[in-house]
Amino acid sequence: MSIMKVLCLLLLHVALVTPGTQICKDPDENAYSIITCGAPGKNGLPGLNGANGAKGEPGPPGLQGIVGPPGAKGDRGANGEPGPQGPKGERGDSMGPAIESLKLQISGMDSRLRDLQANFENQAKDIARSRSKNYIMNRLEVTYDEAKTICVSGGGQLAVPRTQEENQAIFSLRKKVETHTFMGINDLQHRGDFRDLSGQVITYFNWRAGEPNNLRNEEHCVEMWDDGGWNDENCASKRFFICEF
Ligand code: MAN
Ligand code: CA
Repeated sequence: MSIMKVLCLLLLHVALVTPGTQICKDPDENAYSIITCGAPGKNGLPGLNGANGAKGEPGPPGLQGIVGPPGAKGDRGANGEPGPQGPKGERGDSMGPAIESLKLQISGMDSRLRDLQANFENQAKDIARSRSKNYIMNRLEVTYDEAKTICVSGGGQLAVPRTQEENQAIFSLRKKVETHTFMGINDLQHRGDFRDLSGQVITYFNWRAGEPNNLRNEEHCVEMWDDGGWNDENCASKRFFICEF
């Protein structure tokens, strides 16, 4: 037995016999220590506050807030910069005024053509027939003489109703329009003697009540009114008219 071991055993003995002493094993160094066991001490004073701890992890996101009403419309933005210059225009045309004048003429012809077309379409509807004649109403407002000429130039003459049946055929056209219509009867040759265009005195009449009255002593041409009755009228008045063929 070495001296060191002897010494240790000696110390151990002393420790075991000394009251208040314990043998304690140091687990790391596999060695033994001797401590003195005294009576339990009294509670000490509270310790000083410790230093601040490390910063915590961020918390979970908060609850979403309620969506509010839309905000007011923003102000209008400032004007943009002017755009780049456009390409150069084509060379001017010295025919410009002539072309403008032609355009005007064409537009005038266009409107005249539309009138004629409308007239033609109306014309196609303004045809009537009696047993022996065809009648066409013309919706141009003209004097008695002009009406007479137009009918003749069309190969007919201003219509002369010789019977009630013929008067009815003419009336079927007259009642389509608002204007009184001239017929081929007048007393220009002998006042009071109403004749046809060949100068023959007529034998069928359909005068309205009180007619012919030769108002202001200037009514010598006959027109049909909206009841199919006749009236003597100033030959210079402008009226629609009916031709017979
Ligand atoms: C009235 C009557 C007719 C006459 C016309 C002239 O209607 O006197 O007899 O022809 O006026 O507008
Ligand atoms: Ca009259």
